[in-house]
Parts: sequence; structure tokens; C-alpha cells
Amino acid sequence: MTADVSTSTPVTLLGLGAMGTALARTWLAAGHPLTVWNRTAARTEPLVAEGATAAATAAEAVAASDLVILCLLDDASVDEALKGVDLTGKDLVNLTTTTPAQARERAAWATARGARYLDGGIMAVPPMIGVPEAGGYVFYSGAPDLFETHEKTLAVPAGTRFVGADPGHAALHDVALLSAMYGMIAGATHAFALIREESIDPVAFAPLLTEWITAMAGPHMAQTAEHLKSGDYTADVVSNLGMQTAGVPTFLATAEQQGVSPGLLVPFFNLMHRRLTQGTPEEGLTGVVDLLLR
Ligand code: FVH
Repeated sequence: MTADVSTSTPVTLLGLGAMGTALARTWLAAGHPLTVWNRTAARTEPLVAEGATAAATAAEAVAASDLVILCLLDDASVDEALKGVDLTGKDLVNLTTTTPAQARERAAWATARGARYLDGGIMAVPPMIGVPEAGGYVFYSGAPDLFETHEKTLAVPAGTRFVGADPGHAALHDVALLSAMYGMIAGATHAFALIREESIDPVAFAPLLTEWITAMAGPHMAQTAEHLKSGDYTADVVSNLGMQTAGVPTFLATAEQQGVSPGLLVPFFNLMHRRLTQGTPEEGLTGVVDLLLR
């Protein structure tokens, strides 16, 4: 194992979409020799003007560096891009969003081809790349020594968080956090719909939503985690399931009065009711987690 302490570490990057291009610029700015390849070759041109070397084929790009980063649309595009490419001795870091199972299969696939493999899940949008204060980072999982070897190079575009040797765990963390984000957006969507037809300024309403969601998120996440760990779903509960379930008709009636479909909330309310029949009114919402397991 060699420690990656130098900005002279050559990097190959396959995929120059919005995210790949943002990543590429940070390695160039940090002084890394960068070879790029993209299915649509024209996308390499601005980067070549900034100092990158364009490879004519994916095979040529892979041959140029020991460290090969992938940032392609999906798992199928990784298959297509690397079909027939010699990966022997290469360190593959796949930042393409996939399922945990696809990440594990890709790790086995890479190993069978003589490569070492790290999977990554990007928790950032392109404008956050290369902007440390924006707070973006990438989950990594796979061989710990491989992560250590390339940690400094990988930290150039965004922060790094290694989440274990299971190559599926970066993707699992990524999808879990994004799933929570969609739940949050669903709730905000319902809230905006409730005020849509009223003389309430959505621009004034937005910070109220942000403050409330932010205030609720920390304590809720922490308590759910503690409950799941201890198995005691009643510990330190402030707003119990009995009280919250009793409030459901108010939410449904308000939606009805505002002419808003309750469709985004009803599935969760139904789970709360189901849990109430199985658990106790004194517990919080943690029991709903168990109801989702099939
Ligand atoms: N952009 C974002 O906000 C999110 C943030 C979180 C992480 N995602 C994931 O990052 C991967 C790449 O996303 P992207 O934003 O760069 O995506 P696009 O701009 O759509 O570029 C897609 C690139 O993939 C190439 N590509 C597509 N299909 C193939 C294929 N069959 N063979 C080879 N390459 C392929 C495409 O090439 P081209 O269309 O320019 O020829 C682009 O380089 C992604 O997993 C996100 O989920 C981004």
C-alpha cells in the first residue's frame, strides 16, 4: 500500500456529464494530471482547454492512469463503457449511482478482472463540488486499504466518508439519505399545496417550513435511532403515538377544506394507525419503521 500524498497522482475520469465535469475541474485545479473520456467526445473539449488529456476510447483512458474514476449515468452505462476494457491492476472508484446489490456485483466483477474496487455515493449536486463550505461529500465503501491509498485524491472534489468494507454500503447510505430527502420534499409539497389558494406569500412561508423541519429533524432522528438500538420505543417520548394519531382527522379535514389531495400523507397516517393497534399509545413513531420491513 502506498500513501497518496501527492497532487501528481494521475487520475482517469470516465463520464463528463454535469457531475463528471464538475469533478474533473477540481482535479485539474489541484494539479492532478487528468485523462478524460466521454461517450459524446465533444464534452471533453472544454476540459482539454483547461489542461486535461482526452482519450479517444474508454480503454485508452483506463490505460492512462492506475486510478480510474467512473461517473456515468447508471450501472448499465458502466457495463457499456467498460465492455472489453483491460482493468488488470487498476483501482476503480465508481461514483455512479446504483443500488447496493449492483455495487456488490460491480465489486465482484472488478475483482474478477484483476482490479481493486471502491464504490461511492455522491451527497452533493454539481455546484457543491470543489466548494468545501457547501458541505457536500461522498460516501465510500469497499477495501479500506484502497480508500486510504487514494483518500487525499478523492478528497479534492468533496469531503469523504468511508462507511465500511461492504461495497454496497456507500450506495445504501446514499439511497437512504436521498429517500429521506424525498419524504421531506413530499411533506413540503403538501404544505405548499395547503396555502396555494390563500393570500399567503410562499416566499414568506418557505423559511417557516425550513425552520420547522430543521427543528424537528435532529431530535426525531436521534430518538428514532436510540429506540431502534434499545428496543424501547417509549423512552423519552414527547409527542406520543396516541396523541399524534388522534390529530390525523384534523390533517385530513384541513386538506379537504383547502381542496388538496391527502395522497402524500395518507400512507404514513395508515401506518401510524396500524402501529397503534399493535403497540401502545405511549410510544413514539419508531414502530412504523418495523411495519415497513417485509
Ligand atoms: N447531477 C446531480 O445532481 C447528481 C448528484 C448526485 C450524484 N448523481 C449521480 O452522478 C452520476 C452522473 O450524474 P451526472 O449529473 O453527471 O449525469 P448526466 O449529466 O446525465 O451525465 C451522464 C453521463 O453518463 C454518460 N452515459 C450515459 N449513458 C452512457 C452509456 N450507455 N455509455 C457510456 N456513457 C454513458 C453520459 O455520456 P454522454 O451522454 O455525454 O455521451 C454522461 O457523461 C449519476 O449516476 C447520478 O445519479 C448526480
